[in-house]
Amino acid sequence: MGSAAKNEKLNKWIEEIVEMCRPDGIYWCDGTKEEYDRMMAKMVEAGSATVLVKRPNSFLFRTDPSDVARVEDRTFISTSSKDDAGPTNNWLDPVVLKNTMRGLYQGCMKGRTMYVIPFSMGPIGSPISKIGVEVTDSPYVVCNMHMMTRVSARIYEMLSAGEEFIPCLHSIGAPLAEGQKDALWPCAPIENKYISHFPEENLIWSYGSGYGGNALLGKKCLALRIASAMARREGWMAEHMLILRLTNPQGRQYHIAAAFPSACGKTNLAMMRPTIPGWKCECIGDDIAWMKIGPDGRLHAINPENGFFGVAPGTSYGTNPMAMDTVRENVIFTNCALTDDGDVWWEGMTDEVPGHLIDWKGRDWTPDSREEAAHPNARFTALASQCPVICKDWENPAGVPIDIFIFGGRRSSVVPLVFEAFNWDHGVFLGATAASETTSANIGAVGNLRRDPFAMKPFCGYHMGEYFRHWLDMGEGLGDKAPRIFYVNWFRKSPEGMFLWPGFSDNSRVLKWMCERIEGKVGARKTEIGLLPNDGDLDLSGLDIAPENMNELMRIDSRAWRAELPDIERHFEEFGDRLPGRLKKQLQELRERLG
Ligand code: OXD
Ligand code: MN
Repeated sequence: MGSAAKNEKLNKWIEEIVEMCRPDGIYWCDGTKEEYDRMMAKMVEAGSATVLVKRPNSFLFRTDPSDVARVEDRTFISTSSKDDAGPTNNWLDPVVLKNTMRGLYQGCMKGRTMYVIPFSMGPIGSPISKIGVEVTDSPYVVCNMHMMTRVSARIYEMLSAGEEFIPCLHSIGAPLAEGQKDALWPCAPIENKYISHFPEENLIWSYGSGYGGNALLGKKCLALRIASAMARREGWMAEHMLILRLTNPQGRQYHIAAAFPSACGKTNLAMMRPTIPGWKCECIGDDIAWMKIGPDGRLHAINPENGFFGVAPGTSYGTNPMAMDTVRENVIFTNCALTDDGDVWWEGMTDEVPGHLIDWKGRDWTPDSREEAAHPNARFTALASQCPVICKDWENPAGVPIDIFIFGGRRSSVVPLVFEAFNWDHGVFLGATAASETTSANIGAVGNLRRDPFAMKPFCGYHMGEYFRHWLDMGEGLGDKAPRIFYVNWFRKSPEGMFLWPGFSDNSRVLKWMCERIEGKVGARKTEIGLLPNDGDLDLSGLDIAPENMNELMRIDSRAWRAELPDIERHFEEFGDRLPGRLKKQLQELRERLG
C-alpha cells in the first residue's frame, strides 16, 4: 500500500473511499517526473492528450463542452447552520449533502484507477504551509496537481510522523462498465456536479467535473474556501490575490498584494514589465496569498501554489511576454486551438490569425468560422519556477512583508483609474463593495455588473459579513504596520467604447504613484470617493495619451456615484446583522460626502 500505511486517519479515509467508490486499483503518487511522464504517455495513448510537436514536453487537452469553467451554482459551503455559510454561498445541510453525494460516489470509480496525491500548499515544511491529500480518478488532475502544488513522497513521511492533512475527495463521476469505451473527457452532467466544502471539519468532496478549480482541489477549494475559514479561526488571511515585488531605481523594495476577480488581469499584473525606467517587477504569485502577522508586526505573504493556471486568450508577447516565456515548454494546455504544425493558438496570441486550426471542440476552424477557436476560459498550466521574472524569494517560508493592498475590477465607467483609501476602515469598505463586469471564468452570463467583495465572492468559505469583520480585526492587529489600501480600474472606456488606459506595462505608472504615496513623496487630492493623484504626480513620461483621456480616467461623476448608492445598500442589506457597523458608517459617510 505504500509508505502512507502508518497514518491511521489517512488509511481509514482511503479504506472508506475504496469501499464506496470501488476503483479497479489504487495508485499512491510520489510526485516524480517519471510518474508525470508515465501518466501523460498513457493519456496520449488513450487519445485524451495531444502532443504539441512545436512545444517541448507540452500537451493539449479538450474538455467536454459542458465542463469548461468553475461551476459556482454547484459549489456548496456546507455548515451545520445555514446562517454560517452566509448569503453569498450555496448551502446544503451536511447530512443531506453527504447522503446525496454518497449515493453518487457509490461505485463511481469502477473501471478506473484511484490516485492518491499527497501535496503541500506552500513550501514543504514551512510553518505557513498546509498539507492536503487528494484522491481522484482523473490522471489529468494528477498531472495538473504536479504543477500547481508540491506533490512529494516526503509528505507521506510527514503524515507518518502525525502531521495533520486536509482530505480532498474528487471523482469525475463517470464509472466504466466492463468493456465500455472511455470518453475523451469523461464527466457527469451538470445537475450531478457538486463541489462541496465542509469547513467545520476541513473536508472537501468534489464530484462530476474534471476542470480547473472544480477538480484541482488544492487551489480554490483548499487554498481559498477551506483556508479562509481556517484563517479566520486562527487569525491569519487567505486571499484571492496576486503577490508582486516592485523595486525602485534606488533599490527599495515594495511588496504588493492585489485582489481582482477572475480573468481581470491578475496574471498580467503579477508578471508585468514596467515601462518606467529603472523600476523592476518580480512575480511571487498570480492568484492566491496566505498572509500572517510576523514577529515584526507586519503582514507576511506566501503564495501557496506551485504553478500558474492562467487564462490563455488575450495572452501575447504584447500583453504578457513573461507568461509567454513561461509556457514555452512543459505545459498543459486546456481548450486552446491546435495549429496545423502542432502548436497551440488562442484569440489574441498573435496579430496574424492562422488560416486553419482545429478548434477547442476538435473541429476544423478558419478565420471565417463564427465561433472562437479557443474557449474564452482556455487555460495553461505551468510551473511558477519557469517564469523568467519569478522572485528569488517566492519560496521563502517566512513570506514577504506586504506594503500595499490593491482592490479593483472591470468597470467600463464610473470608477477612476486609481484612488487611495482614507484609512483602513475605508479600504475595507472599498474591498467590501468592489464590483466587476463578469467574465467567462465561471459558468454564467458575461458582462453583468456584480459586487464581488475582495474578489472573494466565489471563494469565501464562511459568512461574508464575518469575513468583513475579520478584515477589520486584522487591521486592528496590524495597527500602523497595516498595508495601505488602493483601488484601481484599468478598464474604463470612452463613450465610443475604447479603453482609455493602455494598461499592462503602463500599470507600473500607477504602482509607482502608490509607492510614492507610501514614501510621502507625493500628496493627493481629497475627493468624495477617496484620495486621487494630484495633477502631474502620475508619471506619464513617454506615454502618448490624450489629455482628455486622462481627464476622463480621473473624472468623478458625483451623479453616477450617487446612483451606485442604492446598489451598495442592497448589497450590504444581504449581510443582515452580520454586517459590521463600521462598514455601515463608511457607507453613511460616503453618502454625506456625495451630498
Ligand atoms: C481562477 C479563477 O482560475 O479565479 O484563478 O477562476
Ligand atoms: Mn483566481
